[in-house]
Amino acid sequence: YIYFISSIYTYFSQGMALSVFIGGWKCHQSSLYFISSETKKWTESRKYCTNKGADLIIINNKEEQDFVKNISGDAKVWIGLTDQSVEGRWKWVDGSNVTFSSSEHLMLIYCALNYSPGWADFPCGNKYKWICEKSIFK
Ligand SMILES: [Ca+2]
Repeated sequence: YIYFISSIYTYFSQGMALSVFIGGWKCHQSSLYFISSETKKWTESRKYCTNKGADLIIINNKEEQDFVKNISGDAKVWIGLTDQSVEGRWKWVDGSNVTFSSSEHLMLIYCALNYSPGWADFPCGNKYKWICEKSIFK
């Protein structure tokens, strides 16, 4: 544990890397991220995250979007965006509204009630990898 802290401190103090992996979680800016290696349905993915005190990732800005593309590569990943409560009305899992256009989410997938080809939403029952996010301040 002490080794972890000291190696993180070294990274930050040298200004060499803004992010490091800690036990499968990647620290980046003010959040910790976990990208799964297995695949689950959207609801199960979310449950995995909430069990760890996190939630599915909420993409707040372009920088975070680029970071996510970077760590997910070509894999389809579930994010914390869904229209499950009101179909067609997209909400992040914290209840906030979406400020991104769909085209900016091309690599990422949403949980949608109805699958409509051409739009980047996928049936919630399909199994994909997922990304959890947890604030380091919580
Ligand atoms: Ca975020």
